[in-house]
Amino acid sequence: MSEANGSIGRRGFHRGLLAGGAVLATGGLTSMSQSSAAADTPPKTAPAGGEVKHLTMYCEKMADGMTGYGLEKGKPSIPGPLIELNEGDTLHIEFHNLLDVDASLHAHGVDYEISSDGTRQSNSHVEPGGSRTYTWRTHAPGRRKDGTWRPGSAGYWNYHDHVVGTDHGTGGLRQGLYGGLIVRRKGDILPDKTFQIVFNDMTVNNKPGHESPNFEATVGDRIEVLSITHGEFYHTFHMHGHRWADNRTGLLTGPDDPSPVIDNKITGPADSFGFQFIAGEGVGAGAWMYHCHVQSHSDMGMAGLFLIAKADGTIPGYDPDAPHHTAPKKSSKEAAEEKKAAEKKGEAQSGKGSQAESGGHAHH
Ligand SMILES: [Cu+2]
Repeated sequence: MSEANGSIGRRGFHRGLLAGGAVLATGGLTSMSQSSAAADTPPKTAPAGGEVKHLTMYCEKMADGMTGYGLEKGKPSIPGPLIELNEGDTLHIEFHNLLDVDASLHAHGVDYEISSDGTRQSNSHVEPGGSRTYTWRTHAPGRRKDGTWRPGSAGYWNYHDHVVGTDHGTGGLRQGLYGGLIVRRKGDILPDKTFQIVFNDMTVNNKPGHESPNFEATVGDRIEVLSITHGEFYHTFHMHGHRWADNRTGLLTGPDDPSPVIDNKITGPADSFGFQFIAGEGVGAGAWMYHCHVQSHSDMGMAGLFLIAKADGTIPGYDPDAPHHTAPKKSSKEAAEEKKAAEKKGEAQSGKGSQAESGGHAHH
């Protein structure tokens, strides 16, 4: 997923910065997670923040009528690029609106002045063909002068358009103008791979029902999920075979950490949360499902797979050519018509073909 997201991970930032001050579109995190986490090596942790980072973002139409954010012209994605910061970092985003309507960038969780709010009411949106620099700042937690505690910026957040369609960006959100934002605290455990999973209305990452993205990993990988919800409905995020802690990091800090351990979480519009798990820990490789657990929603196709492979690349029980989602029951007439249509198009019925590829693993 990270590749299709155009995720700019830690290395993405480095590469970009080394390459001349601006973060380049990396085309993904291919290099980021070659190795499965060896169980006996301690994971890497987030450094202290304090850097000033620069990023160029575009928003533009996509072929299928959707709209996406991207780090490069002509390469929008849904979700948009994953943005990662460390508490104390400042990010300047040079935002270019390639749409024929006003658009913007509005962030949750970070510090910004009203001129970076991304709303029409503050005149911080961008006209068609225009550009604007949005500045997001972050801070570590600390005590205020009055003795009260000020929380830090660390968290699993999100950004989105706030002006396309309506003054709340309802049209932009529907068409895919959203992405994930992770702010880490010094010492936070870093994952091997991060996947963005956005429940947007009745879609996952704006893929229609029964075409939800799949995500690939190898047993032992430290996987991070950033779950975001947008749209009109509440959902529940559920994962098969794996659990996480219901707290800021999604991880327990030790035996006395009182955070509940869960495998299902209710989530509503604009909510975002994240967690980490070790792929296949205690359960092994497999096509492990994630889905919205609102029953009618899962039946309508809000379900996908974590394709967790053994070290040799095999996934027990998984047949990539078999439909892996529970298709809704169809009348025989509907089914016959569909079959006809599929034959006409010269392709097999839905579910065949490469679900895994549609899962956002663009193999470059
Ligand atoms: Cu749902």
